[in-house]
Amino acid sequence: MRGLLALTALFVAVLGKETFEGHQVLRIVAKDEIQLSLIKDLEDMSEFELDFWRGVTDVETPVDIRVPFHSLQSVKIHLETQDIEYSVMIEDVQMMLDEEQEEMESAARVAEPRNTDSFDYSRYHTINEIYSFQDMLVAENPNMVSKIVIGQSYEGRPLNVLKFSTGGTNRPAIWMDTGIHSREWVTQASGTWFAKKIVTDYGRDPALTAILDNMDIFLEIVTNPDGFSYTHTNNRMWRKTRKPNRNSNCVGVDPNRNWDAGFGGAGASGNPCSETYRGPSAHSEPEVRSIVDFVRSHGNIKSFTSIHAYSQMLLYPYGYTRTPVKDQTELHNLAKKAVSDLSSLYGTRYRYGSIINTIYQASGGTIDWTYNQGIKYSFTFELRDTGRYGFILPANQIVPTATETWLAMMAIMDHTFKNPY
Ligand code: BHK
Ligand code: ZN
Repeated sequence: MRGLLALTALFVAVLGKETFEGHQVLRIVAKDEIQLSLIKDLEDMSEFELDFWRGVTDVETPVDIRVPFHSLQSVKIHLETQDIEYSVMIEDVQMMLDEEQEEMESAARVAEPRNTDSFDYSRYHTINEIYSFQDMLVAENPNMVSKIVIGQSYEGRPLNVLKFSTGGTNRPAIWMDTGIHSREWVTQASGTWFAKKIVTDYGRDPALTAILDNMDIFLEIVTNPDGFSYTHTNNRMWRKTRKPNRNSNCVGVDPNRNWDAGFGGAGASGNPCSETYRGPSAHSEPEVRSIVDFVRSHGNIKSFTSIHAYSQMLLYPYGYTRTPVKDQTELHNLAKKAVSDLSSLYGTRYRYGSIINTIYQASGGTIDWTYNQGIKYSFTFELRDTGRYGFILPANQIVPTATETWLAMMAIMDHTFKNPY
């Protein structure tokens, strides 16, 4: 680990952080199915080095693509030639990243927090800051919070899970994870806020208190630590894990295509250079395998929520098949209630439905696997926003995002508690 850190530091010193100067995020809207398939074709034009921030759904839903400076002209001409309309969502990605970085550094100049009350929830934090937050929370709440290490990442970082429990043995449990895609920074930030919210509300909020008197909550905040560290040191836009791939110079697997649920099917890639690379085999990534082993050995998890960003959606299985889950009606009604509670705070609008009907077909996804393991209340969130800032959501939206999302989480947890199975 030491040597690796030194090597990474050397790499950054010599090669520098990836910059996104002149990169733009284009928003593309298809007029019809023909245009939609032309936009889909862009996914395979590797010479453009496009980064699909928001993939192809349907004619009503915009597609957001980060276009590197070197291919901007060609891509714009390509679109104009085919009469496909687009607008510039982000004029210069690097300018937004510079602002984000400046805000982070101005926060870091004030003293390190000594406890979780003085922790700044309205800023983005590094992996070490989040790790030390977790340790402070455990130290402050020894009777409720403990830290479980469920495994190690490829680069040897601990896979920490916070356990919130008021007693009992192997109580029915609720799982939440954030940051499985490392660049979705508002999710790890929200996870940190959730952790503090749980210890604050226990004994105060009757609903949360009843839940925690009967169930345990497990929260993995930094679910893809190697990727998260890499977003801070080398490339803010890193999504995948950081394990090298055999016979390829491209690194990493999409940890949301690596699960054993329709693994290898449509809606994932077999190309190691793709952002949706499924990996060499199901559960090949230690970050995924560790959750699989934990879920299996626990055996009493009743709700599993995996949190992503962005596009403001609450989704339930399936993503790999059009066959509806047998609990479709119940999950749909619960999603509706959760989204309505979420909206009640600031009016933030969420779409909801099954993955395949609401975003696109995706195989090997987290919650398809958990649902098939018998965890009925399996959900995925896509947090704020709808694309104005995308993955570079300003830090002043962290607390509002976490606060509204918590209302939806409470709806899911409350329903799970009241509907034992
Ligand atoms: C969510 C859950 C299951 C399958 C796909 C998705 C959408 C998600 C993805 O993996 O393609 C989009 C994304 O990362 C942004 O959070
Ligand atoms: Zn994601």
